[in-house]
Amino acid sequence: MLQSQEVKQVQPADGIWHNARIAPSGNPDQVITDAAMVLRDGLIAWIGTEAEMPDEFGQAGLARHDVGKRWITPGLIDCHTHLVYGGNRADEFALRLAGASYEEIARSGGGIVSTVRATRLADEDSLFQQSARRLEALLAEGVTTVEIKSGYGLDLATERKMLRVARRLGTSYPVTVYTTFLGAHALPPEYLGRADAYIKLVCEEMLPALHAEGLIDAVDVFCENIGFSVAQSEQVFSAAAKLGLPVKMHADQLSNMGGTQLATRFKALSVDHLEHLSEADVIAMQQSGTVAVLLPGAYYFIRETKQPPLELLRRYKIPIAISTDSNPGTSPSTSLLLMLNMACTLFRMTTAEALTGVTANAALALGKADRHGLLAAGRAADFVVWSVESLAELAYWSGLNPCSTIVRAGQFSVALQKETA
Ligand code: DI6
Ligand code: FE
Repeated sequence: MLQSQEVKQVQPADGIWHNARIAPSGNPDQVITDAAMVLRDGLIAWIGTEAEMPDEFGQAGLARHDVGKRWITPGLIDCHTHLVYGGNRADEFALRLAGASYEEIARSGGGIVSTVRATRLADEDSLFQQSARRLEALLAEGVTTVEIKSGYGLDLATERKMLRVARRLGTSYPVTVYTTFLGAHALPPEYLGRADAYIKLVCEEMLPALHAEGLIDAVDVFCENIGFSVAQSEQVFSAAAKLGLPVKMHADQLSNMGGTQLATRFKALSVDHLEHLSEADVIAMQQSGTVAVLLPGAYYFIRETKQPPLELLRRYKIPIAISTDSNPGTSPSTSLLLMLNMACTLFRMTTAEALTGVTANAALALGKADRHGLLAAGRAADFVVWSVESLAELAYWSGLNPCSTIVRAGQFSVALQKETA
């Protein structure tokens, strides 16, 4: 397993990576065959065909890494996760298998609120340990960038604890973590019947305090009939805008409440889920440059039958990202590769669309396309070497992990020992 950097030796991957096939943006339709990539001081110094590599690199006595014609892509990006939480909801899974719906369980005091109880009870170290094993599973499949949301605390102290754990995961493991404040995820039990008062707390106390502590990279809202209304979402987005924070939204998953329309007015980085998205919503997304994040793991796990409107997204050329939505209630998954498979089998995406969805378009969904999702000179060296004949295999297999080498920030992040139990 990938080991925490707190105890891992640093192994620089500098040198000439050659005899490779490279998809610089993750898109298998845009590749360099007979490729070479030069890494120096943790950065990509040069990338192109081996024949065109400038002599200065060949003569510099650099280490040579023969890739044996295998494929290289950018490190994968999981752009929507709820990786940090206490406990799990296997008991609720049993109830759902016996016929209860996700919404019924949520309305009867289970669902998100039961994870809130477990998360409030866990101390910071326990929360770190519980979350670290999920992160390790993601990283083992080539993820080098991950977004992690809060939203199982729903009070200032526990939201802070979650975001601190997320930040600590990013300094303890070979991964870049972006944090998203999702205070408006569910109504905490102590605010029952007082949703507007809770939203006021989110906007006026939690958000400014956690932002001042440097714990927030973006702000999200669960805009849904079992979450928050469009008017309440607007208050949260206005508070985020005042602080200069970008926004995104859980929108149109179980119903169309007009969430995407609102999100586009705030130039949201992404809207996520989208099973109930309309054509007017897609047009609004095109105008605001908002990315569509599709979450096939949640679609699968809650046995949804309404498909996100892929044809409309294609017609209006909306960038599509794919993510695990890793969470205890609707997508207890820690495999981004499996999500590629599901995006193709369940949503009928092409393998090229799916792969672009966890590289270039996932970077766009985070507002970080300048830093991630592309292998180019001057960029940080975050990449994966895959033991596959074709990149379509990344979406084809389920259960096989063809990841052979991972380099993150110019260093090998190899399978050593596990730090956590
Ligand atoms: N993402 C979420 O935040 C909610 N659904 C989803 O896809 C619910 C998460 C949960 O039930 O814990
Ligand atoms: Fe989610």
